[in-house]
Amino acid sequence: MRTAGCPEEKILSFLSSQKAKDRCYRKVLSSMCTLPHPLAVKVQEMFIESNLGDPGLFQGTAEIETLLTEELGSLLHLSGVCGYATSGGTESNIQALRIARKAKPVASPNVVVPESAHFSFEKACDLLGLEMRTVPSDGRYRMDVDAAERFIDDQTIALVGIAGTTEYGVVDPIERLAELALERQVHLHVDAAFGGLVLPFLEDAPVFDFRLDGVASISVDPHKMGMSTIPVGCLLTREESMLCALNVDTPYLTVKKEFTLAGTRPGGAVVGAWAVLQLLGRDGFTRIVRECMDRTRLLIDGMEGYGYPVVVEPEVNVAAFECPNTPEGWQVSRTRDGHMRIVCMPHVSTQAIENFLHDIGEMNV
Ligand code: 0PR
Repeated sequence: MRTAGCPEEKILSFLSSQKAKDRCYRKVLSSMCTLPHPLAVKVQEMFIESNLGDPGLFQGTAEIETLLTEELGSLLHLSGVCGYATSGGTESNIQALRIARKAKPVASPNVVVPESAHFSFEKACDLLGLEMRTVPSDGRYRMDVDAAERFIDDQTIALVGIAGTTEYGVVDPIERLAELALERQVHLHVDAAFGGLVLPFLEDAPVFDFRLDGVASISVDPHKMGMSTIPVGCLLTREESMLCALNVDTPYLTVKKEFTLAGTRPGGAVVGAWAVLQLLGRDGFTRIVRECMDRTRLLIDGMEGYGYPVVVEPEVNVAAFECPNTPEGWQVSRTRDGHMRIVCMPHVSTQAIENFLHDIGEMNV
């Protein structure tokens, strides 16, 4: 550490040059995060010092965390939902599997997950000492439920389904998984980290939420399609007892127990997430999601026009293509199978899609 402090201007000037190295979102087609809504930024600043890790000190913030989980719970059709704001999908998925493991203390616990699962499940299984049983896809990049059934045994503590897969933007057959979960008495966790704030605003979207009795818990992330600042995820559970099973004593805090994974937690981002939901309402979200879906369609039609077919018709605003090359200057990502993957987040404008398609066309000549 330096002995004498450095002048602020010097620090800020260094930081500006560092910031200049960061990609601005304009040509980023690979991210599930986006530019935060201006209200989220404003509110984060307003609540910047708020720590949800000691909720008795920040009662107003803590009440808003409850409002946020209730709002997301009602969007996903469960009144009296129990949940909390996590640091994102990874933490929510870890906590969901912790809950499942507590509920079923077997000698060699395993979890049945789809091949398409986000890598956070690998982390969760490693941390929790769980065997991860990976179920192959059905050829349409969705979980093969018949295969899943064969993977479940008396040591299975949880079954996982994805509503809006990271790589191909499809939804696993959650209805059938929910029936299976009830039949085999296992915890069904639905990872809707991405799709949870997309599917509720689409007509004819598959049912993936608490309307299905077998769904025990859901991950849904405001810091993806909720346009909050980072980090805000949410873990929602059907029963209060599920989260309470994770309680540890916190004798010197203002509350005597906590079930969260993190201790100190940012309040500002959480309040910002709630504020954006209020500002936009169902109408605002429906409009934004519609735009993202329309741009996904524009992209798919354009790519197909150039001879690059979409790998599978997506159900959310993520599309993957059989396209081995990437036009210069654009940030796309590649799936595990090597397909070009594009996420049409709110920052990806129609103009950006048109420019990208133009560059794809140039690549062909
Ligand atoms: N579940 C699903 C379905 C996800 O897509 C993701 C993240 C997670 C869980 C984990 O969420 P957290 O990253 O909030 O813990 N999906 C993106 C991915 O890994 C996240 C991302 C965001 C990646 C922005 C890149 C990026 O620029 O692909």
